Amino acid sequence: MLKYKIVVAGAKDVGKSSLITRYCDNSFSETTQGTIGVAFKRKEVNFKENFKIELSIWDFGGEEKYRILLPAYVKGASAALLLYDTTDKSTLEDIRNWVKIIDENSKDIIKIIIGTKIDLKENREISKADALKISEKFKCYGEPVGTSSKTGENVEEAFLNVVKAIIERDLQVCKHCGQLFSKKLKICNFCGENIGLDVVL
Ligand SMILES: Nc1nc2c(ncn2[C@@H]2O[C@H](COP(=O)(O)OP(=O)(O)O)[C@@H](O)[C@H]2O)c(=O)[nH]1
Ligand SMILES: [Mg+2]
Repeated sequence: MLKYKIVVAGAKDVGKSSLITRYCDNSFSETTQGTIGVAFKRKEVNFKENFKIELSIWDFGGEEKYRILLPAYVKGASAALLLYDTTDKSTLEDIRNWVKIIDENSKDIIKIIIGTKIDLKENREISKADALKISEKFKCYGEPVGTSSKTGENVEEAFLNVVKAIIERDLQVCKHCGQLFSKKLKICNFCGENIGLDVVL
């Protein structure tokens, strides 16, 4: 099975741990404990029939004293999820700092912006248009998706976007047997044929 590392970044309390917990364990808590250092969870994703990939999703504590861990945290990651809290304007501005850290430590990482806490509609401070502007400015993949880890709204969709971005970038489809295989390989590792086509999702 192909395995990919995903890192989750964003200001303290934007909802990083909650998003990962909703996606991996399908649960939510109003009272979370601050993440200490770095933690990660795994999730198997089924994509089309009989195609599976494994994501290891890394959660960063975000406190200043853990900054020394950042290069190791970002190293080897295929994608970075940049989270902002839709009820707190300052968290969208903070994304620029995370982009800097990520770009300094990784050359060709896929960056995706995700909004959190969309269930708190009455407290909303950031419009879709504002988030889209930041996403384009920092050359992030696709359009930012708004999520709620409390209700689960759009959580699967947000991660599906991540999976699609990775597949489009790293995999090709075999013209002979239809399986997806790495763009780094010259022949398909399922049937041994050598015609790979770009994946259209
Ligand atoms: N209403 C609501 N609260 C959320 C949501 N996501 C996270 N929270 C709350 O926001 C606080 C911080 O969440 P946490 O995941 O610990 O943030 P982190 O510091 O980025 O890991 C906790 O009290 C969560 O219960 C959400 O989608 N909706
Ligand atoms: Mg946390």
